[in-house]
Amino acid sequence: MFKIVKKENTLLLAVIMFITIFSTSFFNTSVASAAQDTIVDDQNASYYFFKGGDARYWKTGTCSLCVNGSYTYTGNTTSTVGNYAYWYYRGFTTEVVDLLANIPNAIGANTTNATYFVTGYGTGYSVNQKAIGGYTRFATNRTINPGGYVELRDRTGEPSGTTNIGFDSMFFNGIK
Ligand SMILES: [Ca+2]
Ligand SMILES: [Ca+2]
Repeated sequence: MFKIVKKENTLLLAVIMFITIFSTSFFNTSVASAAQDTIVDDQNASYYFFKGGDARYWKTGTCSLCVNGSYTYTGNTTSTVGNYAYWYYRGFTTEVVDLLANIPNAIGANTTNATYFVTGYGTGYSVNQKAIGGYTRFATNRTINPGGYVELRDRTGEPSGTTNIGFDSMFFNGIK
């Protein structure tokens, strides 16, 4: 009788350990926890990187500094937004972060006025993509909520059709 009980306990313990290990690894890979750094690339599924506007004007290029080897770009407009894209924050908690955009070292990222907006309208952050290759920190100490995003539009103020706006990865850098 004692032996049977012991076997059952061992089996129960094994099952509990399996569930614990499985659930821990499952949640670790699927949830961006508090203050965890999160990178969203243009090659991520549309759930995290969303492209809007006329699909004909979206192009793909390659560059040595690009995350996953490639990036997305579109031609600029002077005053009317034609194309735009969102990088969605993947965390489930409100965080204060620094925001860094990876700027492709390529012809598709040569506008001098790429303006990044954080979750809706407000003051944008202008980045000279022509002068930069690699990650650039364009905003610090920004509060970002679950469902929040960074948006970049093709309206640059430059003469229409003279420059390109590059879209690669967005780094939500936890700074707690
Ligand atoms: Ca990329
Ligand atoms: Ca465009």
